[in-house]
Amino acid sequence: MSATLIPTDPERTIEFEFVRATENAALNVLPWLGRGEKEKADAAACDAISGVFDLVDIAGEVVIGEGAKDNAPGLFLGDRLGNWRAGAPRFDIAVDPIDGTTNLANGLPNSISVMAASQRLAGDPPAMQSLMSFYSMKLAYGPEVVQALATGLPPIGLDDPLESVLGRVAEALGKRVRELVVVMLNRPRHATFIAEVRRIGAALRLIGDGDITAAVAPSLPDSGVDLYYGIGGSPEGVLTAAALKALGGDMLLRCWPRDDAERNRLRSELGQNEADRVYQVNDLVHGESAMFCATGISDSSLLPGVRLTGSKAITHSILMRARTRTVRYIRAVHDLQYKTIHLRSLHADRKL
Ligand code: FBP
Repeated sequence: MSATLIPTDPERTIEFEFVRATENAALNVLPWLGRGEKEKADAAACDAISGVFDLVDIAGEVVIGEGAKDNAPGLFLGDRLGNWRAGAPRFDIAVDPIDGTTNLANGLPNSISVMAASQRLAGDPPAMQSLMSFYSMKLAYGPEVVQALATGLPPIGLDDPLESVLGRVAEALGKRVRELVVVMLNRPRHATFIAEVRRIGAALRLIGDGDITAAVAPSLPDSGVDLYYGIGGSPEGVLTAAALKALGGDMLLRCWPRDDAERNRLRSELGQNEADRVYQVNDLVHGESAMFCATGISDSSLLPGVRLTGSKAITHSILMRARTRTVRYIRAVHDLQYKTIHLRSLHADRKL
């Protein structure tokens, strides 16, 4: 009897390597929690993520990276992850080794290590949209709003007055506007938005840093958050899109140039229409292959942070795939007597 070769979907097994990578990043940055050393923490996270992938049979390219912002160490565009063996499956990768680096450096809640990936078949265009701006204007909502928009709720626009946006979201959720919870980064650039949400009467939750967890929250059942609104990092927007694709939520996103020089550069390189384009989840993460994975470093609305209990460290991760919409919460107990992590800097394993 001849064996039948069952075609395999490499995402199904490789997704767990992404969990290992963000877990190891979360564990490797622990010595930097509350130490005021953002760059050292970032470097430790990057070292652990790259080190895990040095042992993984993929050809991964960082297409959405971080690090340029503060000249911090980072995983940059074009960096390679995986062993790049001939024939290894090709993945486009988005990574933020720590979202909420300032929180972590200050020992505060809301820091996660986060990655997303899409398989890219030979000849396919990039699987994720690379945005040329540092910041983007973002508005993210959950599956109930997506459903209501698909069944007749008038569209929500990024330039619509906040009163109208909140009215539509409230209608979709069957709530009164004053029952809505809106999350926003606490930044001077949001002064008008902040005043407007307060005037309208919705509840406002201002956060210090880390807008991936904030923008994913409206798509999670029982998060207590109905809408994410405001200007935050562009790479974080693409990472958020990968999560929303698996959760059935959506977002509106448009590049938000910081000054005239950035605006002119965007317009001359992309043309005015493209520079002003409003993207939604499927424009940011193309195709069906999208995975999103995050591990909590310090507590957030998405995940508890790392817990140390004697000789054990406990990590909490979320792993999801757009193709199947399976959302896994993975609680891992790491025995520190035995736990080693492979670091790129050492080309070897090191005990934690
Ligand atoms: P990092 O921790 O990756 O530096 O980002 C933190 C963050 O709060 C993001 O979540 C957010 O998108 C961005 O910074 C906002 O930028 P800024 O702090 O410049 O307003």
